[in-house]
Amino acid sequence: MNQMKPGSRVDRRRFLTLAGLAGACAAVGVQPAAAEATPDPDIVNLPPWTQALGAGVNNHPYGVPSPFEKDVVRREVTWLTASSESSVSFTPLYALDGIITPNGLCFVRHHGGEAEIDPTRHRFMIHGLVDKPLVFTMEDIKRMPGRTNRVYFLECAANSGMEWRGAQLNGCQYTHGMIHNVVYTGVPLRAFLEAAGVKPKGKWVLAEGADASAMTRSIPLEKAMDDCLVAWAMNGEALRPEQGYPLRLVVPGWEGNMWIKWLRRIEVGDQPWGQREETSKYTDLLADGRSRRFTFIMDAKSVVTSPSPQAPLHARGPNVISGVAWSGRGTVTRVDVTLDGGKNWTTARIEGPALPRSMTRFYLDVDWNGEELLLQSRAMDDTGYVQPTKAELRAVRGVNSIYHNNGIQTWLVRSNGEAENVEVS
Ligand SMILES: Nc1nc2c(c(=O)[nH]1)N[C@H]1C(S)=C(S)[C@@H](COP(=O)(O)O)O[C@H]1N2
Ligand SMILES: [Mo]
Repeated sequence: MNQMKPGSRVDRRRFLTLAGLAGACAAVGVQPAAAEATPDPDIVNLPPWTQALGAGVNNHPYGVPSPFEKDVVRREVTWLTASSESSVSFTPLYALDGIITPNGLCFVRHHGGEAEIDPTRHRFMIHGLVDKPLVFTMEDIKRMPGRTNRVYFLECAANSGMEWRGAQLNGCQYTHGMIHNVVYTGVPLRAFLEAAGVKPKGKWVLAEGADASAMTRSIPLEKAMDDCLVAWAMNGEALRPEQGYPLRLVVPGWEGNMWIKWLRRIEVGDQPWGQREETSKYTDLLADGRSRRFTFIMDAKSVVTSPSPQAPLHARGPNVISGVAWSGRGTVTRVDVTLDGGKNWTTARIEGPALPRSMTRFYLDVDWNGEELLLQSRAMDDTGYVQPTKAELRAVRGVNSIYHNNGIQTWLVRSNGEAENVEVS
C-alpha cells in the first residue's frame, strides 16, 4: 500500500504546519518547534489544478470516481472458485462510509455468468396454484400500483464462510465483503400474487432467474406476501446487469441466494421444491452429521471496517473507529466496540439512518496512544439478539459449515498502525 507510515517526517511536518495555521497547537498539545522553517510547498504554492482550467462538464457523460480512488474496487479471490462465471467478487467495505453501497462497488455473485437481457424482450410470469396465470412486460410492471423505495442489505449466506476453521483472509473486503446495501425501487411481490389470485392450497413460491444457471429457490408464501419486492432500480437508477437487470427479487433480511436476479417467473406451489440451492447448497452440515436447512434469516452481525487490514491507522492521537452492523431480524439498536479483545466494551455511536434489515453505520471516537489493540464489534438488534463470539457459534454449529458465520471478528492493530485478521480465544 502506498501510504505514509505513522510518524514519518513528511507526515509530521505537514501536521505541524496545518496545526500552526489553524492556531490549534495548544488544543492538540503539539509544540510548534521548527515548523515555520520548512513550510509545506503544497500550502505555499498554487497547485497545478488552480493554475489551469479543468475539464468540461461532460468530461464523463456517466461519472466515474477520481483517479486517486482507483484502488477502491471489487476484488476476486481467484483460488476460491474454478471459474469466474460461477464465482464472487467482494465489496471494498474498508474504503466505504455511510450506509449505501455505490452501485459500481456492490459485490457480485453469479452461478452462470452475467446475463445480458434486452428489457423489451424480458417477461415476468406468475403461475402455478393461481386463479389466473399472468405474464408481464417490463412496461406492465412499471405501471403496477404500490411502487415503493426500501433500503435493504443483501448478504450472501457464505459471507465469512472461509473463516469457520480460523482467521484466514486478511481484510474485511474478503471476510465480510459479500454484502451490499442499496435503496431498491419496485413493487411488492404481493401485488402480483394478488392480481393472479393465489389458490387456498398455495403455501410456497418458486422464484426463477433467466440467466444460464436458471437459479431457483423456494420461498414460503408468508414471506412472499410480507415484504418481498420485485425491483427494477437500485440507488435511483436501473439495476446494474450484474445485479439482475432488468428485474430482481428482493427478500429482505434473508440469505442473498434467495434474491433471484434476472427474475422471470414465480410459481405458486403447496410445498418447497427441493432445488439444488436449498439441498446440496445453502444447508449447513453439523458435527453429528445432520444438516440444517431452510436457514433463511441472516442473523445480526457487524465488522469494524476501519481500521482493518486494508485500512491501517496512520497517526496516534484522535482516530475514528468505524464499522457496519446489520440484522435480518430487524433494526440494529446498539453496537459495542472493544479495544482489548472483549474485556471492556464501549457503546459506539450509530450515525445516519438505522433502518430495519439495512446496514447501519457506527463510530467510536478514540485517542490512540499507539498500544496494540484487539479490536472487535458486537451488534444487537431490536429482538434482543446479540451477535455471538466465534467460540459460541462453533460450540453449537461445529466447523463443517460454510454458511451463516456471524461470529465476532477480531483485528489485531499493531503499534505501527497495521492491522491483521486474528482470533482471540
Ligand atoms: N438468477 C440468479 N440469481 C441469483 C444468483 C445467480 O447466480 N443467478 N446468485 C444468488 C446469490 S448466491 C447471491 S449471494 C445473490 C448475489 O447478489 P448480487 O450479485 O447482487 O450481489 O444473488 C442471488 N441471485
Ligand atoms: Mo450467495
